[in-house]
Amino acid sequence: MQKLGFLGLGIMGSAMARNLVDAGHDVTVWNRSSAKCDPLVKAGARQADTPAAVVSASDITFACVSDPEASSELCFGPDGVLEGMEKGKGYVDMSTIDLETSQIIEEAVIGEGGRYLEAPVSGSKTPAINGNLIILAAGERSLYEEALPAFDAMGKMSLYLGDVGSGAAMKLVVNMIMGTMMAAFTEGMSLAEKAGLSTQDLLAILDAGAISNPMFRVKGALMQDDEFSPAFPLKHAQKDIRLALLLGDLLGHGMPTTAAANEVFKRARSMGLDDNDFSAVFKASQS
Ligand code: NA7
Repeated sequence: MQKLGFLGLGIMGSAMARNLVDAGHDVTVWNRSSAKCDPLVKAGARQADTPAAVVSASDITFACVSDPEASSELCFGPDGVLEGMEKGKGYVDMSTIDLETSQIIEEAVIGEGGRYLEAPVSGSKTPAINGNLIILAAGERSLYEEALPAFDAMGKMSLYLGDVGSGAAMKLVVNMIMGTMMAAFTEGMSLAEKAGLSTQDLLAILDAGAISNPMFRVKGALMQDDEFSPAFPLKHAQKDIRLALLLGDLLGHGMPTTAAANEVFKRARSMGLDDNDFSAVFKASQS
C-alpha cells in the first residue's frame, strides 16, 4: 500500500487530507501550527514533526500551503521537503503558485533524485470537503499515474496538462476569470443598491438568464445575509490575480480588465478583509 504524506492543513489541505484518510490511505500529516493536525490524527492519520519527516515516511507527499513564499519555505527551509527527499519519492505541490517558483522546486526535487508534480486545484472549501475538486496536474507523468488514486479521493476530475508550469498557468487563468467575475458581480450588486433596486430581484434575474452560475447564486445569497466566512480567503484570491497579472507581464499580454479587478481586491485588503471570503470584495465596491 502506498504511504502518503500531506503538508499544510489549512481550509483546503485539512479537507483534502481527510478525504485521503477516509478513502483508506495510510497518511502522515504535518502543519506549521501543529494543533491543526489533531482532527486528522483522530480520523486515523499519523503526525510527523517536520516536513522532512513526512517525506521520509511517505512514497508520495502532497502539499497545500498559502502562496509561493510558503511553498518555497516548505521545500527549502530547515527540516523541509528536500531534506527528506530520496530517489524515486514523489512530491506533489497543490498550492496555487507562480510558474517560476514551481519550476525551481521541480529542479530541486529532481536534483535529490525525486519526482515532482504541480497540481493546483480548482474549487474551494465545499468541493474540497466533498472530494469534488478539479486537479490541474503537470510534471512527471509516472508520478501523475501513481497519484491518481489519491487524486480520485480528493477530486471529481483530474487532468494531466504537460510540463511543469502548465498546471500553474491554467490555475491562474481560471482564478483570474473567477476574480474578475466576482469584482464585476459585486460592483453590479452595489450599483443596484445605490440605484434603490432590490438585490434579491437582481439575483433572481441573473439566475434566470444566460449568465446564471453557481458562484453568483451561492455567494449572492450569502452576501444578502452579510455572511463572509472564508471558503476562499480574499488574500489568496488577490494573490492569484496578482500572479496572473505577472504572467501577463511576462508574456506581454494586455489584461486591463484583470488589472482593474486587482485594484478592487487591493482596496479590500487595505480594508482589513484578508481573512474574509473573497466575496467580501463586495464591501470595497460598496465603499
Ligand atoms: P489557508 O486556510 O490560509 O491555509 C494556508 C496553509 O498554509 C496553512 O496550513 C498554513 O499553516 C500554511 N502556511 C502558510 N505559510 C506557511 C509557511 N511559510 N510554511 C509552512 N506552511 C505555511 O489557505 P487555503 O487552505 O484556503 O489555501 C491553500 C492553497 O490552495 C492556496 O495556495 C490557495 O490559493 C489554494 P498555518 O496553519 O498558518 O500554520
